[in-house]
Amino acid sequence: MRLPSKGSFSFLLTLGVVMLPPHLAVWGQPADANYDESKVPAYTLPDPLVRLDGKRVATAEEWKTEGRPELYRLIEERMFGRVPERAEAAARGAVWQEWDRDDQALGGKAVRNQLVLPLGHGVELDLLIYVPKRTGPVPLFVGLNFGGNHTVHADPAIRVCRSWVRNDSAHGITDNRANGSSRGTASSRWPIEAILERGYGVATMYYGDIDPDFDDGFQNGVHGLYCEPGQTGPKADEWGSIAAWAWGLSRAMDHFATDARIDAAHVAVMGHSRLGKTALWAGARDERFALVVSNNSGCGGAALSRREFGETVRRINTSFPHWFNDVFPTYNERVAELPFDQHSLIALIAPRPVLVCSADEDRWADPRGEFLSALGADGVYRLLGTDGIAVKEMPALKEVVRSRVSYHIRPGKHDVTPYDWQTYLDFADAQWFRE
Ligand code: GTR
Repeated sequence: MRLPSKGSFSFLLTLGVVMLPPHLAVWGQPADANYDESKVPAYTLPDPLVRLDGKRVATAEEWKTEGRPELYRLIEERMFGRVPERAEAAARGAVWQEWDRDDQALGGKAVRNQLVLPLGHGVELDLLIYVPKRTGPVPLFVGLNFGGNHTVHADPAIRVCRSWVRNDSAHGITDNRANGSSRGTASSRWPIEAILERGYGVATMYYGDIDPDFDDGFQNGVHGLYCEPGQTGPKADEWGSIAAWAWGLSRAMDHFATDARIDAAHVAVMGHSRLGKTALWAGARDERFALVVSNNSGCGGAALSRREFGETVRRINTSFPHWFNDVFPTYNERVAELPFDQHSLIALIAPRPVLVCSADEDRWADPRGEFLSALGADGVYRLLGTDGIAVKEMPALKEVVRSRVSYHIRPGKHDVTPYDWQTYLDFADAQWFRE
């Protein structure tokens, strides 16, 4: 699939080889995108409780044994892609190796751990964990990062990322190799001390360790490790990059389940933007994640595809052909025929708590579409005996919805801020410890 693609437009763009054509105002965001609510096409959302054969799921048991597995398979086969059995089997035998432990990290406030998961052929996942210094297992947030573990905090002991990274002349990265000058550059997105002070641990991995984020026909990262003999890339219905990133998050979860310092029943998965899409799919795939936070996840994440507002399915599959499988682009011109929409993805997380976060200036991610997805999952959450989502209308800025399905929109841009983290932690506290 997708071979050879090294000459593809998006690949060259990723490497910065070509100039952006004038109609692309921001990378991948064409100026003619629809931002007009009155131009949103009329659509009907498929009811996640109605099966393909038209029968309605009537009980929680039926959802668990029939409705959910069917819906899961549809989203897997037509969008994110199936993880090959070889990868699932390899995961069962994989063992994380701890190579760093400091009980006096961050000025004595934390315990830091670094572990590596060697998967073969030079593919290694680096996992960084901080837990607050206290006795007893702690709840924890895990999320992938965009630039390497060393970017999340200035702590000089964090190993500099060894995988392919995007070039960034501001930090002297010109050969797709990170160096110490990007240490701590993403720290505003990872307020680690503040998270620890709230009694939570925090863990992260670089998404590019799992699969470097450019379209090269899957010649690097984990995909190639699990091909059948003679197979040169994933089959049409098999995993794209997002599914691989989500699979990687489950490998971190494998470790948490064995780490006595971590309360494995209270591990939340969080992600921003493309990694927010990943967090939602990770939560759907792996029910060990007990809470999911999607931050500005947009198209392919929480935003409804049928609204065609901001980024569309057509656009995302063109700009990022490696993110989803090869079935998804067949829906580029017919999203209304998808037997699901993104509210169905949220429904797969039920009955576990889910928080969908938007930013009002992030129109490309369609904040209203993100809210409507959360609302659209309500029926499944209620069937499973939870309070679903407590509102019917989109809340005002900074007004957090207080229910199992929650939504929050803050002023500002596409980003993760310390304020966002306070919202995540408040939500986890309320859902896990105050009910
Ligand atoms: C954009 C893309 C979005 C979002 C974002 C990001 O260019 O169109 O879907 O994923 O990147 O991940 O930062």
